[in-house]
Amino acid sequence: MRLIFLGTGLLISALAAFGCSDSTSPGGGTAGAGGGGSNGGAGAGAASTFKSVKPCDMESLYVTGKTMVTAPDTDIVYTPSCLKVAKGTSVTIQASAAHPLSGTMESGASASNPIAKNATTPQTVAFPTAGIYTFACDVHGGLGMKGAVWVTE
Ligand SMILES: [Cu+2]
Repeated sequence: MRLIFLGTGLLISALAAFGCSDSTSPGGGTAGAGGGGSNGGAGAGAASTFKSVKPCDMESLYVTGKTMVTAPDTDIVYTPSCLKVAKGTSVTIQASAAHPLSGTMESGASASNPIAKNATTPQTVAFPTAGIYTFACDVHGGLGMKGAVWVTE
């Protein structure tokens, strides 16, 4: 019984309250630390031409405001797999022995992909030039473990 922990003064009122149906549980709980929301950058709405590039073939698939593309080793998906960042942003992409990473050249993707080939450690890649850069897991790319970074001006 939690009453044990209450002071004697409170005990009386607590006992009084105890008579009533104990439906009033203190709601709320942890005041969820508002998740950072829109961390600046990106915005600018500049004319950053979108191209349909697999697997991120719709503009709405891209997530902005984040700088990491990761996947736990137990997964075969990059989360997020479609990332939109401003030029100059560095993005860390998961890679491991289980998920070797390679920059790829999907149809429509930009040339000069700065993402390494056959990397087995997480890659932090700077994107100095606007464009859409694609990548895939060497092992699971055929199963859809692919992604793209859309770098805007
Ligand atoms: Cu993989």
